[in-house]
Amino acid sequence: MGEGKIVEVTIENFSFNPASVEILTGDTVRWKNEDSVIHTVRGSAFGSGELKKGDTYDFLFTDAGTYNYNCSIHPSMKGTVVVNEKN
Ligand SMILES: [Cu+2]
Repeated sequence: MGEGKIVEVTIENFSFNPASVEILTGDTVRWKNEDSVIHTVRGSAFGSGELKKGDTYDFLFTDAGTYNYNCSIHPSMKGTVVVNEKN
């Protein structure tokens, strides 16, 4: 089983960009905060601490499914990770 890839999601202007990513099991999503205010990544199966500007948070997805998440400080900031089974 090889290394998964890393997919980047930028946090900027109070939004996750791209708001939806589609990956395979074994891939990692790396969120990076480019805003000068603190944000978080909060999902049911994963979650970051407080991310200052320039901070990153990585999560490796091992289970297929659709994962909705938001920022715990600004709950209207929403994103989705769709994880498909790697064949
Ligand atoms: Cu936020």
